[in-house]
Amino acid sequence: MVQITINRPHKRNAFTPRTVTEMSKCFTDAREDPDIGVVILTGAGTMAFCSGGDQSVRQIGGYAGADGVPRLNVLDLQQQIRHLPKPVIAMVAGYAVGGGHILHMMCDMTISADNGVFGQTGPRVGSFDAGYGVAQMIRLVGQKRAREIWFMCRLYSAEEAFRMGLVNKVVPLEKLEEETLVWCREILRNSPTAIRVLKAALNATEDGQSGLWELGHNATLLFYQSEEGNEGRQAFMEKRPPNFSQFKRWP
Ligand code: 2NE
Repeated sequence: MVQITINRPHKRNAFTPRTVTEMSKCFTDAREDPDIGVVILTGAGTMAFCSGGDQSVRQIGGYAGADGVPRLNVLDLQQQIRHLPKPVIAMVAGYAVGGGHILHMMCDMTISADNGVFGQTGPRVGSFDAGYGVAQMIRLVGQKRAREIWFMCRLYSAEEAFRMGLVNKVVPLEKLEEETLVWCREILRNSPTAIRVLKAALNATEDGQSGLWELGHNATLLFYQSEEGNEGRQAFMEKRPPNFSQFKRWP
């Protein structure tokens, strides 16, 4: 397993375009590394998981980094987490608000400390996420609650978030890391391929064509590992007709 930590505690771990780019690179590394089976996403310190986009670098059109180009690259990061073929667990202490709340919702599971605070703040600062920020929330808490959370910008305790289905487990702050590691190790005991295909399948029920794309990727990956799949390639390379008659048609 690996832990990716948003390290801007002086800003309650608000993200800039650079933060997001660095996080994306970490997720790519975690995907490529065959020894990593689970990713933990968290924030530095105990005050915040993430407080969303850094409002001090927000400009017309998005959040700007050193190149001065306004970006909304956190939206791409959300998709990367969604389609990462390994479980991502949000380990939340303190505030998970605004775009930070959406990041935790994109994770496969969320373990929260008892000091966790959850909610959307966008409409207060002239912002919203009408993509996964709405779609994923509706799936988790239902239409009425989603409207309450977005329209009123209230903040909710970890216990309230648990009752709403936003959080898998609430533990005392001092037990947060220990409990998260227990969950990771339980996942890691199971078949990596089963976990991978299940994540794709759980996504596919909600993701339309991009869900089919993810499931299809897994089907091809498995087929390429089979003798039947390899027979086609082998025959082509040996300039002979493929002999698919040797393979069963399963009921
Ligand atoms: C997170 C919260 C509730 C924490 O409150 P508190 O009282 O514990 O801390 P405080 O004093 O507000 O914050 C500590 C320092 O962090 C900075 C503050 O400005 C403060 O700086 P100093 O005064 O010490 O210099 N800080 C905190 N959050 C920040 C942020 N997001 N950007 C820049 N600086 C931040 C409270 O701080 C809060 O409500 N923060 C704002 C939450 C927010 O509105 N986030 C943006 C939502 S929009 C979004 O994320 C988004 C989107 O909707 C769509 C696309 C992309 C992004």
